[in-house]
Amino acid sequence: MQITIALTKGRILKETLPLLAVAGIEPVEDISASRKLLFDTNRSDVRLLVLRGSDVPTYVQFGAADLGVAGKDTLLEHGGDGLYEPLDLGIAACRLMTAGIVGVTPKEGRIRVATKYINIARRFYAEQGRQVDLIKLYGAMELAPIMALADEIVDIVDTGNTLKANGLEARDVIADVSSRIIVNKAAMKMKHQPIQQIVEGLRKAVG
Ligand code: PRT
Ligand code: MG
Repeated sequence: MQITIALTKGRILKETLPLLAVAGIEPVEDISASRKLLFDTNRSDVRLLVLRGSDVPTYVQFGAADLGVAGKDTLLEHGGDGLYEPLDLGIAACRLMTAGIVGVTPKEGRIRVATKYINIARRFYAEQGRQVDLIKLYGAMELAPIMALADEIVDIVDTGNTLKANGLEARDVIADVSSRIIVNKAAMKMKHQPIQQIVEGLRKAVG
């Protein structure tokens, strides 16, 4: 039975490969040095897929990949339909936060919020009972308040250096984020043994 695992280039890949190696799965070539998107491993029944982060839950939801590694931020934004989330790998840790210009008190009433996390932002501000107009961006969220595109942003914060460098301050924590193993619900039944074996191998690797 063929098992396909979806990963993303960047920090998740860097932190996941050592865990996969401990679990006995190693790509046969250097993923970060290649332009390929599909990789064989030392195990003939396991292959790795390298996707855009926000596409990992979608591939796993529809069974195009059996397993995936995705940040909790992308899972919250996706909604988690068709997915199990059996394991927190504890890697690529950060927080989802609101942020705005240093020293500027958020104004009363309707505000504009720029983010790539539209669904998360909609839920968060609704729970707070705050009226917002959401503006979808694909990157460089930090620019939006400075350029008066938005009053606040919703973005990932790790050290806080990016906010600081752009004259912004973190305000509310929306969620603590780390990368999770996700599994397609149908695959979990149909390919239970090999999937369970990989998940348990990773659980031991995480320690
Ligand atoms: O394509 P896209 O950029 O959307 O994602 P990607 O596939 O390039 O993945 P990558 O590697 O950028 O990030 C993947 C995942 O890593 C995210 O979904 C988070 O779950 C997690 N993660 C952990 C982070 C960070 N830390 C992080 N610091 N993702 C992004 N950042 C960025 C953030 O967007 C901001 O610009 O780093 C900046 C903030 O860092 P500090 O240290 O300056 O606060
Ligand atoms: Mg990125």
